[in-house]
Amino acid sequence: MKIRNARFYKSVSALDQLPEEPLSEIVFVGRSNVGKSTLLNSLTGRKGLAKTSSTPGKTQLINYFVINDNCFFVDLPGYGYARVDKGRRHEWGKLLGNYIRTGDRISLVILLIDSRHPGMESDHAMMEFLEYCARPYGIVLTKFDKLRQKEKAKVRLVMKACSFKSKFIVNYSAFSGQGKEELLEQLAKYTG
Ligand SMILES: Nc1nc2c(ncn2[C@@H]2O[C@H](COP(=O)(O)OP(=O)(O)O)[C@@H](O)[C@H]2O)c(=O)[nH]1
Ligand SMILES: [Mg+2]
Repeated sequence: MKIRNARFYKSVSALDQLPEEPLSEIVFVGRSNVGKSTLLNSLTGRKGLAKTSSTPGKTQLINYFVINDNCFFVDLPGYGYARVDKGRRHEWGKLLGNYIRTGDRISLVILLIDSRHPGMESDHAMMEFLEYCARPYGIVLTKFDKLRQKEKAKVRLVMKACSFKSKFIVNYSAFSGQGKEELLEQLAKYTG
């Protein structure tokens, strides 16, 4: 897809404030600091669209962006800031979990995973949760520019072995632009 325009729509902090516009949604989710805001800015080509920071944020907000006047990109709260232990692995914070479970306009979930840490427990729990909720999802491996050559091959193998239901895996670097066209091509299949 080609992103012709992107604008911030609104932030909500509860499920009863969701937008009424019946637009389909591509939802972005991942650990705090994984590079979600940076990815949104890079994909849309709008540097200041989503706020980025080097310290993990604690605000639990859902941010909506209108893309090409016909779909939403949805920025969900980051998880994994506090350790998720096995017994409570599906407790993402109410807002995040409930949103993914009940969002009936979600056409695709993009799960962002830091390419340097492909084995994180909380990310694997999220994949299980997405499969449990029957949400189609694709994986974006962020900060790919930080990997050495050897690590690049290895991370693909690790991900392929454990994410058999993901629709795609894209290596992404917001800094070099690697993966941008590939991801946009994938997203085109899920926008109206
Ligand atoms: N090297 C590199 N750093 C990145 C990339 N994407 C994000 N970062 C850095 O990771 C940190 C967290 O990014 P941010 O987008 O705020 O993460 P968020 O919490 O998931 O929204 C920032 O310091 C970014 O500059 C990338 O592709 N490459
Ligand atoms: Mg962010």
